[in-house]
Amino acid sequence: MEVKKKKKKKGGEEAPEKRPVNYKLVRRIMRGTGKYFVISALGLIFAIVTAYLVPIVTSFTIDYVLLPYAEEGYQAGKLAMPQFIMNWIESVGGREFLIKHLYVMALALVFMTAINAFSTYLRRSYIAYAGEGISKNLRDDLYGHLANLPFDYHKHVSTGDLVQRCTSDVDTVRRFIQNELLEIIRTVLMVVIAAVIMLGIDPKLTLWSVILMPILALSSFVYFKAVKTSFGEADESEGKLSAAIQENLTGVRVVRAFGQQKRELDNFTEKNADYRKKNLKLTYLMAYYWSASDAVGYLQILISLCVGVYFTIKGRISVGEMLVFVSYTSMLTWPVRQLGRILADLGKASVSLGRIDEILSAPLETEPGRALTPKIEGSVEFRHVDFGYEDGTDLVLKDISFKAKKGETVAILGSTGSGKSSLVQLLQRLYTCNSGEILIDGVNINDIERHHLRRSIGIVLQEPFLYSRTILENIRIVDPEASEERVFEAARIAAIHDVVQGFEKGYDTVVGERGVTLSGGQKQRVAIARMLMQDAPIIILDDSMSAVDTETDAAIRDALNGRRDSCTTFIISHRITTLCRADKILVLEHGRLVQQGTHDELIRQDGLYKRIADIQNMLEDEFTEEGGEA
Ligand code: DGT
Ligand code: MG
Repeated sequence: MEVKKKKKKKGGEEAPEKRPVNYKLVRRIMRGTGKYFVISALGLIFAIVTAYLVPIVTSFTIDYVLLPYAEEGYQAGKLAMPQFIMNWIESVGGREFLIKHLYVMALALVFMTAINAFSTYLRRSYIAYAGEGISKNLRDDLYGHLANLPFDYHKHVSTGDLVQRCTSDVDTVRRFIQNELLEIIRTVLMVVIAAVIMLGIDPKLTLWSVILMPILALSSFVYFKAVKTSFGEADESEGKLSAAIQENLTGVRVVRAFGQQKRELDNFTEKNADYRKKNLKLTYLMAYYWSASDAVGYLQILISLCVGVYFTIKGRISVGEMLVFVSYTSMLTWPVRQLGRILADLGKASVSLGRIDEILSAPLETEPGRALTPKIEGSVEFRHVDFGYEDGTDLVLKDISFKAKKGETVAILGSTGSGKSSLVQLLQRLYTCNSGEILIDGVNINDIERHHLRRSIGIVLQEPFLYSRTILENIRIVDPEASEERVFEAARIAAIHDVVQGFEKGYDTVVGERGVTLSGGQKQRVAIARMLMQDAPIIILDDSMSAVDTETDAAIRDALNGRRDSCTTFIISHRITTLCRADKILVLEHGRLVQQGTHDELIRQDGLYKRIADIQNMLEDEFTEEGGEA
């Protein structure tokens, strides 16, 4: 218990942006995308090389072919073509040939530009494959993980936030991979290649051409830091906003019914304004950065141009070389300035990845015991079971002990909050008890593999949830291959078959979101039919007929008894007519089992059972008397 609490505290304290990048996770989500990265990287390298060759070819054309320097023994720049190309040019007729056939140079430029375009296409399309692959992996992992997290986890997180993490955070990571990841490598490669070529031509001019670059780079870093926290804040704000929207839409009836529109709207407006503020802050930061760095970037090109022209006039460098310098400077300012955006997106992506990691590293439901899969017959025993929800201090169930034989019906009675639902949920191991043991057929349920256990226990929850699908699909959700006859049979037992047949579309009627188009009682009965399809040896009906009239309730119970005398049934109910027919009745009060026995035994004791029985009998008598008079 201690350890669990500690862990929880740690998890709660960790701000998402402080979470270090989990490289194991990165490697895992990259599975199957390696080849795309390789092809894309090759495209990147070819694109850079060809882009840098274009100014060199142009400058060669100017220096060697167009201008007269070459005639007076002028070394056509130190950048001249590689020797084998020079040899080839000499062999076909040297400069004279090129002057006559200038289109050769034009063709060379076209050829390089074509290679550049094709490489860029490879780079972009394959990195897109990689990004889509990774985001699919992420979504698969997230969904798989969420489906297997402990029941308790879902009670403590907001659905809106989870949805945001599974959609927009995944998208942020994808966008970073597709748009920015290779840009980092591109920037480094471009700077290195440019530095080598420029230094080879004129170190002094190189210095002038990069003199403002450190400012550009530095401001990127500053911007990155500022923007990282802002992105974190904006994301958090977005999470709150979507949570508010979701809650409002889900609870739209309550909001309307209680006239809470204004309050909810105010609440929403506040969150919306906060989101706007956070986003505006980001936009301002971005506007400042880009405009300032634009100015510095153009200033850098201007410096390079002025000094280059000066050096050319002085005869230090050729016209072609000056052209190379100016081209490279303007080619370089872009990626260096982009550093800011890349780093900002890196920040955003790492925040997103951290938020995803937070879900993925939440511990999965454990299998504490031996994970046995015995054939379950249906006898159940509770031995001195104590249970409290993790975050609550008080025990919800205290020292519960009882036995139920295979095929028996156990009814549970107790005032609201007395622990009835908690008791039956323990049986499914949705939670584990603090102390004591729960045995099914003499085996501790902790030793039974959880899927096996849950498949063997059919439960109709107090608030049944139906999928937004057809009634047919809803009923056979556990066994989509089940024949219609089996579905009809289950529906007949649940006394819903005739009702469904009466619908215009019968079993193909689509249940609205959360079953809006069905009445409460109809929903409960569809849920009962669905549970019956499971053919489980143990079934639990948690107040599942509260919205069903007494007559139908009795009919359902009769049908249940007729069909399956071999299955152990737990029924939580407040109706004496239901309770009195049970083999055993458990009476809970404040988490304690205060009475247990049959109807005949309990009716003779003073206690909650007798009190409730008396009240209900009295009401019934009054009702029949009134009915008789009418
Ligand atoms: P009902 O359905 O209104 O007739 O009441 P019961 O008897 O089904 O009560 P139950 O078992 O849902 O709740 C027993 C106590 O446990 C009650 O004080 C509320 C509390 N409780 C229920 N669910 C949770 C939970 O998920 N977390 C925490 N901390 N407490 C819970
Ligand atoms: Mg309950």
